[in-house]
Amino acid sequence: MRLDVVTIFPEYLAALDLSLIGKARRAGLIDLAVHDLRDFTHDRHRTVDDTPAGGGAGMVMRPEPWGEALDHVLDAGRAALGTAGGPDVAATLVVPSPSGEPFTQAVAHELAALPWLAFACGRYEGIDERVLEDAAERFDVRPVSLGDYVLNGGEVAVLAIVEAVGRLLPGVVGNAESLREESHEGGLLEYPVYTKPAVWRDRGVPDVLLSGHHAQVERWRYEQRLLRTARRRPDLLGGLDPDAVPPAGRAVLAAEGWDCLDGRFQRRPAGVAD
Ligand code: JD8
Repeated sequence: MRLDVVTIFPEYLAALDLSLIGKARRAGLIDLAVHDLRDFTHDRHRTVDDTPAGGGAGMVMRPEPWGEALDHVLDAGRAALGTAGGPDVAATLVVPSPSGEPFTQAVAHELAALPWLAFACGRYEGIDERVLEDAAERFDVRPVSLGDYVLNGGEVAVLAIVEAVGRLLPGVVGNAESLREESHEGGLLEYPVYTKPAVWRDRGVPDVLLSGHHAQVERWRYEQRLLRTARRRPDLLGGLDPDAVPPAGRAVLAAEGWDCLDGRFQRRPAGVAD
């Protein structure tokens, strides 16, 4: 997969030299290029911002450097993709923004299926809107948000998105099996994990995990995922397919106040006995 990132803080992306993504880059599974937006300015002060049209606090990122930078990314990406990058390979431009569509595991899978992702890291109050309108003529532009809180720029979001997408690429995570049981895969949170010693600070490991009974271990882990999801992310239960939940699992959810009504799990109204 080819990745191009445009930012005024290239050093922010140094974290992508580390760990699994760093290893995947050295193995040639990910081809990441980071571009400094200031390299596309022409004034002595390498100016990337200006005052907001209509007034107001803060500064807005100027369109000219962005236009030139994204033109360069298209050329660089196509050159890197070589023949595969023929005229019809569209690059997706991911634009982190608090007003973007929520970034989820489903979006991560969508992006992981693409050959080429470009990222536009905004700062200040944001990027002049015309940049995205212009980019839409040659990119599939995807404004995405990491979550309902405010960051100072897009770089942190790009770190998270590149990691979430990169680890889904074939060969990046050693044992792909482990991807299957993770939170947000299959709509449930992951189960609690333990390792040695069997007792730590007078705290033990659940007996079933030391029993060697693999079927019982699997059942316990599944029920823990249901329990944790009901307690921490009840909003996810509405999306769970009841037919995929065996009776023992339904009993766990019923004990937490969730019944299957009209084909989906719903919280039992207060005062109604289970
Ligand atoms: C990109 C500039 C800062 C945002 C004025 C603070 C994502 N989940 C998220 N929260 N915040 C961002 C994000 C914030 C950004 C930029 C992403 C570019 N800022 C701005 C508007 C209010 N300042 C984000 N993904």
